[in-house]
Amino acid sequence: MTSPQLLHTQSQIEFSRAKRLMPGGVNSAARAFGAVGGDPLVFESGQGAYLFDVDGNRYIDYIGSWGPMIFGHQFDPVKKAVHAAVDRGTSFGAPTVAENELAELLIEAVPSVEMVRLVNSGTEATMSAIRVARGYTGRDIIIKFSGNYHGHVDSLLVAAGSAAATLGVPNSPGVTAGTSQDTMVLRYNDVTGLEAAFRSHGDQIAAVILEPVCGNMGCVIPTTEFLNSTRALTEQFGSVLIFDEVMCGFRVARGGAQERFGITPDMTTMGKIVGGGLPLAVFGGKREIMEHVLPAGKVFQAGTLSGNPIATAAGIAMLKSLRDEPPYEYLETLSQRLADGLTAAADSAGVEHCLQRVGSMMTLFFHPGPVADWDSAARSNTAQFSRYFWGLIERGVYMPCSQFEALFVSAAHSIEDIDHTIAMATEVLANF
Ligand code: KE4
Repeated sequence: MTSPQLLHTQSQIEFSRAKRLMPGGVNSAARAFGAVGGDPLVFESGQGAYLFDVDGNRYIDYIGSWGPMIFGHQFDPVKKAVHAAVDRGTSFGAPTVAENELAELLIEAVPSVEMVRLVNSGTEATMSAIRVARGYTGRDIIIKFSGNYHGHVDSLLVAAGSAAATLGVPNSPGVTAGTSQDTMVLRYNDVTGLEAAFRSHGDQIAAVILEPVCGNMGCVIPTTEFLNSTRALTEQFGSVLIFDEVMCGFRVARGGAQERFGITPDMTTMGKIVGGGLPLAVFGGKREIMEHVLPAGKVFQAGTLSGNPIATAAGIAMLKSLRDEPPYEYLETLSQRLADGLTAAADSAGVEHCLQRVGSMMTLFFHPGPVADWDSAARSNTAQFSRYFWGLIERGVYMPCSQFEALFVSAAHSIEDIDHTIAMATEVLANF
C-alpha cells in the first residue's frame, strides 16, 4: 500500500522561516529530525494524546514533549493551576509557599530525597548535582556511561546520548580537554569496568552519575548486578551515587527507578514530569549532602527563575495527581499492548528487531538485540528506523525522531489509539 501523503505546506513555510532565525531552525537539537532526514513538523496545539500541526494534521503523540506529558496535553489540573497562578504574578524572585508545597511532594515521593533545590532544566539539575558531589567529597573525578545523556553540561557532554548521539557529536566541539579531563566514561552495564575504575581511582572519584533506566540511547535496562555494583562501590569508596531520573522519574514509578528497583542513591536529579511541561527541574538527596549547597553550605548555586510560581503551580498539580490518581496500572496495560503489537508487526514483517521497555517508556530497536550499552545500540539499523518513522508520520503517528530515544505512552492514550498505532506500524513494516 503506498503511504498516504499528508499535507505539510504550512510546516515547510514556517520551518524555512525558522532556519533563517535559529540555528537549524530549532531551539533544541533533539527535535531537528537530524537522524531521520527531512524537516521537522511545526505544531499548533496538543490535546490529550494528540498533537495538531499547522497544516491541521492530527498525530497520536508518543513523544509527549520528551517525557513530561504523562497525563497527555492540556491536562486539566495543570491547566487550572497555571491559569490561577498567572493571576497572582509570574515571578517574584523570592520565597513562596508553592516552593514549600512542591518540595514536600517531592520528598514524600522519592526515597533518596530529604532536601531539594529547584532549578529550571535537567541540565541545570545535573550540572549542580555534580558540583555538589565534588564540593561534598573534595574529589574531582566523575564517572558517567557512554550513551547516557545528562543535558548539555560541558563536563558530561562526553560520549553523550540523545541528540549528541543522534547527530554524531557525542563529544561536542567547544568542550575543552580541561573541562572533560575529570570525566571518566565507562560502558553501561559493565560491572568489571566499573570495579576496575574504582580499584585504580576510587579515592579520587567524587560521583557516579547514570540513567537508572536509559532513554537516551534508546530504552536500555540496567542489570541488577550493574545497579547493585554502582551502589556498593560508591558506598565502599565514599563517592556519591547520582541517579539521573530526569526522564524516568515519576515515569517508571511514582518514586522513579529507585523505587522500582529498590536501590537508593545519594542524590537524584529530576525534570520533565515534575514541572508538568513548564521549565522546572530538581536536584536533591541526603540532607547531609544537600546542606553543602549555598547558602546553607559553600557550594554555589543560584537562579533567577528557580522555583518560579507558574512552574511550581504546574508541578504541584502534576505530583498531586500522580499521588491521588496514579496512572501506572493503566499505563502498564497500554504499554504492554503497544509493545506486544509492535513486536508482532516487526515479527510478521521479518524485520530484525528487539523491543525494550520499562513501564510506559520503550524503544523498538532495529537490532536483533539485546541492546545493553551504547556499542550495541549504535549497531541498530537507523536507515530502517527512518523509514519506520516517516511511514508512521504519514499515517498520523508521531514517534520520537531518533532510534536513540524512548517513546512515551500517556494516560490520555486509549486502547483504540494503541490498536490504531499497531495497525499503522504493521502496514509500514510490511512494506519495508
Ligand atoms: P533538559 O536540560 O533538556 O531539561 O534535561 C536534560 C536531560 C538530563 N537527563 C536526562 C536523563 C535527560 O533525558 C535529559 C533530556 N532528555 C532529552 C530527550 N532525550 C530532552 C530533549 C531535548 O534535548 O530537546
